[in-house]
Amino acid sequence: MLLFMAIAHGTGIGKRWSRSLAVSCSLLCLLAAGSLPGAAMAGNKAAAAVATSRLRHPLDPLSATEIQTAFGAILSTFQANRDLPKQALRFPLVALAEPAKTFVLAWKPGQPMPRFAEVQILHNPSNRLWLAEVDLTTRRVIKLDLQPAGTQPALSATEYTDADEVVRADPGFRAAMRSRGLNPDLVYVDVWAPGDEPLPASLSAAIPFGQNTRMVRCLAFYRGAPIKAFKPDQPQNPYVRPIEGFVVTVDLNRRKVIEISDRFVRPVIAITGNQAVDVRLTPTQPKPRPTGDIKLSGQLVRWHKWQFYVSLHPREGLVISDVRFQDGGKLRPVAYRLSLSEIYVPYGIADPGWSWRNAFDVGEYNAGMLAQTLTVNRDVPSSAQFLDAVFPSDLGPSKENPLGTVTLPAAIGLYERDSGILWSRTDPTSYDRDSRYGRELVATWNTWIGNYVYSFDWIFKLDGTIAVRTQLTGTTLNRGSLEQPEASAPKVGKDKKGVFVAAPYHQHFLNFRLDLDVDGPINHAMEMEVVPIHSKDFSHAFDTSSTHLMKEGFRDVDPYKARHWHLESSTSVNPLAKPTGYAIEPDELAFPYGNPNDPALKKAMFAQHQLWLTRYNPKERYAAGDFPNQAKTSDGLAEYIKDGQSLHDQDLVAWYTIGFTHISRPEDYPVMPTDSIGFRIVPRGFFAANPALGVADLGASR
Ligand SMILES: [Cu+2]
Repeated sequence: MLLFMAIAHGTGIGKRWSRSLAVSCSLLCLLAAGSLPGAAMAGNKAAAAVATSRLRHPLDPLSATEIQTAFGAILSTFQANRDLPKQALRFPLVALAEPAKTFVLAWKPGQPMPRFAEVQILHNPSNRLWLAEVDLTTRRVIKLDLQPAGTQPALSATEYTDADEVVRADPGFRAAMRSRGLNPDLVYVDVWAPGDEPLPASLSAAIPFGQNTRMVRCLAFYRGAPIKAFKPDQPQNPYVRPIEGFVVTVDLNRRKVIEISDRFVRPVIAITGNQAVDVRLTPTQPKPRPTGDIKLSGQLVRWHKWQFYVSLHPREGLVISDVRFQDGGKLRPVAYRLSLSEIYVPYGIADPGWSWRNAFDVGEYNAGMLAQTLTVNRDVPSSAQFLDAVFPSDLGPSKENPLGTVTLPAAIGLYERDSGILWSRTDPTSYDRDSRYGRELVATWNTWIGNYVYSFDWIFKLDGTIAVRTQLTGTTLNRGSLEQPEASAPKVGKDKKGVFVAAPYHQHFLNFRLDLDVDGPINHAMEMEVVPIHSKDFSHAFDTSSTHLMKEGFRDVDPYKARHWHLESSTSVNPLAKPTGYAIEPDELAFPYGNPNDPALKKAMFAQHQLWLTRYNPKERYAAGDFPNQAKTSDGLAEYIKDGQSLHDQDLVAWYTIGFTHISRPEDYPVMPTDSIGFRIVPRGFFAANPALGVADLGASR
């Protein structure tokens, strides 16, 4: 579900707005704007040099210099091989090829660490994709694999520009806009991955790559005036003014419009999406919070008894690695790698112009690449600390950008916040209270995926719990609407002329890959649920039952049985002689309403079951597989569990799906108040007692 190019069209705009863009923008704008203001943005040598010297851990993300080295090796390999293309290469993804887990866990600071990069190389004119691996020490390409025909990586920055330019120049598009009484130059073109809708057979037969053609489908929204016509603090939100009944399909291989679907006309609502300020919050004085509590060195974060590494991955976004908790003299492992793995957003309206709109935001758009610069008092409090991210330009190195990288400032935020009562008790005799007020550490990032903005918080608590919260906001995907009611598309707005807009029902499913390593990698999985044990004398009684989950597979929540799952250590026990463990505790959930045989839902099997368990396999990273974009078959978790490997005393990975069924309401329009969903990873028998018992009493001094 992608946006975009209103900003880009006539890229000159980028330059004029660069100051404000740089401050509150995402990587995509920086790439699209082409001109990267300020030394920190463009991969200049000095910044890169500093980055390298701070390399501290084998899981540190690639530095600007390493990305440049990877590009160099790839380009010279392609130059040297006459069967490989020389021009029009795109690089949808360049990322750290993570070293083996055993190496990382054994590695000690100061020891050598080999560095490798994984690179995707797309050649649109020939519709070919290669996966490569580069040894950054020898600067050599050690793997270059051409992918099966039709394998499509996520869309990349300049493909949105391409599609926007192609659509804008298309006479059919311009005529259709004029026939609606709209100025085509004031239309915002929203670029989407095409979903599963096959091309009409006749069309497919007439184009070079048929159904394997790399495509995008474009929607139209009305800005109604040039961007500069709006006051910067009162911009036109294009998404609130859908131009309904109109979809353009673009062949990205030949940069050509191949289909215009212009099925019906509906009036376009006329609102900007703004309102004068009528609530003024008294700015909070930046809390003199001792930032000392958060110790940040390189990518290593230490906060009280917690320690972990953070990095922003171009696809997954924030990755939390090597999570440990200081317990007595031991730094005990809790998890090896935690990250978002896929997002699936199906729309529920029975309309051929919408049935293909079911986004896989991680695999079709590289959600990490769409990360945004975090801003104080907008995304995070004033006490936040930040980490920048360095990403590849999908064009690779160029005259304007010799390193071929872009730095996104303040991409990761780290801050503490009050978390309410941590624990409390009152003496029944003296009524003395013994309480502790809590604080928690939030590691956050957010991604702007077209009309939606997702913010992800990994929250580390003093009681050993990790809470994972996803905030959903942005603009619902709106539909031009007439007076009469329409199934699955409730009206959410009306303008002064009585023109309506609707927001079709949809769902959000988010899957997280949780490589928990409870006291080490060798674990087993238990399903715990409550069972009533009623008897004549004890009609109130209930107990729990635990089932050993022996094989790879999936499990569903069952709130009636308080079902949840434990990942337990197979090598260490607590003082009660029980395996030490962590539990996955469900919170908000959703269940897919699409038919299980719906092609998109079959690709998003992860949405059909909440918990999936697999044996650790570094290649298994994405819940819907490596390449869900235009994929014709289901991949990912459904495939990973097929061989039903044993989970007994093995290195396990849990995959957990949360969801939100969005029954849109007028309050969601013109921009959505943030909704939040999540789950918790809770110590269960990991500690001998309440690990927060030793937290000092902040209230004592009062
Ligand atoms: Cu929604």
